[in-house]
Amino acid sequence: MGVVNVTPDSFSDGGEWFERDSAVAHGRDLAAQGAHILDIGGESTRPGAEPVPADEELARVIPVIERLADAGAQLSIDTSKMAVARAAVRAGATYVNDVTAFRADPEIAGLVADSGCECCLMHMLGEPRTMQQDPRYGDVVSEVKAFLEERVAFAVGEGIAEARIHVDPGIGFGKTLEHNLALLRRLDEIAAIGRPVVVGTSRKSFLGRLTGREDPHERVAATVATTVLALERGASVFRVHDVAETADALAVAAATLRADGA
Ligand code: PMM
Repeated sequence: MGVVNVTPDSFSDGGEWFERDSAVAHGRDLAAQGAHILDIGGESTRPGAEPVPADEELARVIPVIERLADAGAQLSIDTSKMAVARAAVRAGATYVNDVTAFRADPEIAGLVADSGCECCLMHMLGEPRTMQQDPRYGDVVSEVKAFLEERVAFAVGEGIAEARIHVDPGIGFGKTLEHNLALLRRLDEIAAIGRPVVVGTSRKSFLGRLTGREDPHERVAATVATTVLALERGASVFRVHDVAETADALAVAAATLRADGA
């Protein structure tokens, strides 16, 4: 899953793809590098980010989705707003990535059910504005797992086919460095939910803390390390900015993990 942020303020690529033509060109480039899904977002979820009004978010993402319809990848809308999800699905998105797991706008569940889209339900403690202020858990992995199980049950109750639901532990969303590492180390427990697991570690600040790399662009090798570990522990969708490097690493890791090495 390649990231196309049409935002002026994302932590990892802030503003680089904000201009519409460059967002479209970037999406095409990521598809050519091997992204199966393009995740298009118009609202930053970085720690401390302020919400974006729906009309502004719509103006950012819908033209980009329309123009990526023939990019050769499945299109995902990264939003927590019903108005944006609805317009994105009309424009051609078939995957809804909601970092609130339908808590901000439960109506999105009905839209996913009726349209037959796939969806990603992510764990987040609190909301982006405040989530990194002293997050606490008893056992982070079992709490995230229980949350995701409850959200899958909610989605199924709203009529979404279980086969269309992915789950995501929400790396960096209301988590300390130790929480993120525990979730990656014990990702097999999240995979035991029985739904495909999405992981989004790409260029995130905990990688900067471990490597001393302050510039998110310099965290590619660190990101790749996490994707290989996550694959080995049962993840199947990797939300990344650096698709070519990730695709190579995953191809080698997947062949090595397969019994016949083929
Ligand atoms: N991370 C970000 C945004 N959306 N969606 C999912 N499902 N999982 C994530 O980890 C995730 C996400 C924040 O990263 P960005 O600002 O680089 O897009």
